[in-house]
Amino acid sequence: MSNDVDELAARLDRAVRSATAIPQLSQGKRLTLEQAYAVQHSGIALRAGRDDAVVGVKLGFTSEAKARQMGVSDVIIGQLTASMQVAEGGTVDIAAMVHPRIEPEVAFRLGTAVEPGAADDPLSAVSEVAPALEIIDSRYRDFRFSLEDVVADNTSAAGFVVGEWQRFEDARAGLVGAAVSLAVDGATVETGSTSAILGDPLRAVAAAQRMAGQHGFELPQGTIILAGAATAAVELEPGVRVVATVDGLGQVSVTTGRGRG
Ligand code: OOG
Ligand code: MG
Repeated sequence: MSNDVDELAARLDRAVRSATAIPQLSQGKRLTLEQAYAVQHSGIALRAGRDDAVVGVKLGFTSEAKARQMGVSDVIIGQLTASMQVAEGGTVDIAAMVHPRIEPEVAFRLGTAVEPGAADDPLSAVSEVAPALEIIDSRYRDFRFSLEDVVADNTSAAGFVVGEWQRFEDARAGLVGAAVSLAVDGATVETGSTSAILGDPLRAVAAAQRMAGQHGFELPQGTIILAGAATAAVELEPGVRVVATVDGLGQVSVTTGRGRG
């Protein structure tokens, strides 16, 4: 399988780099979940070879809103690399993407390393929290996929923006049940609550620890953890400004470039 794994990873990597959608892998030979994570790891190794290092992890389908939107219900984990990060208030080049969408998230940062799969409480390792935006861009046609497809495609990860970091200790109490909204050019397009994330967004850190243990991820000091979207994702158009607001954490924004292809 390992040649197949690398071949599938190369196919997805070409799709990213050429911003061209490809058929779902599950249309051919069916992958197991384990093989799908192996494809994801192989794709991350290709990025590492281009000096694009992992800086964090992201959870997917931690909210019902997202699971319902995509018709996929198990929680998944993907990897964030340095080149995916867009500065707060910065501009993202969506011409280099297939069919990008954006969603509001909460980001955690680890002040100390977390041991993957360990049973201790990982929240004591969290030093900061921030409002965040994630840009997802499935490399599959029509933004449709099976669970194995989307895991192999690094959970559609394409970009992320982190707002101002706050001390976790100070923000922690207000994180549960905080209102979340997403606005495009000043008009609110999605609303939700941080409770949509696993019932309590703080659970995302333990979920990341558990899944990192299962699927071979490291969680070193400084790791950014995206907890998963609290609302459905919205299509990202050229020349717009998107703002996510998480009550108690503040706002985070990004602008899209004018060009599209
Ligand atoms: C997969 C990624 C899901 C989330 O926050 O739930 C995700 C996708 O919807 O393409 O990032
Ligand atoms: Mg997400």
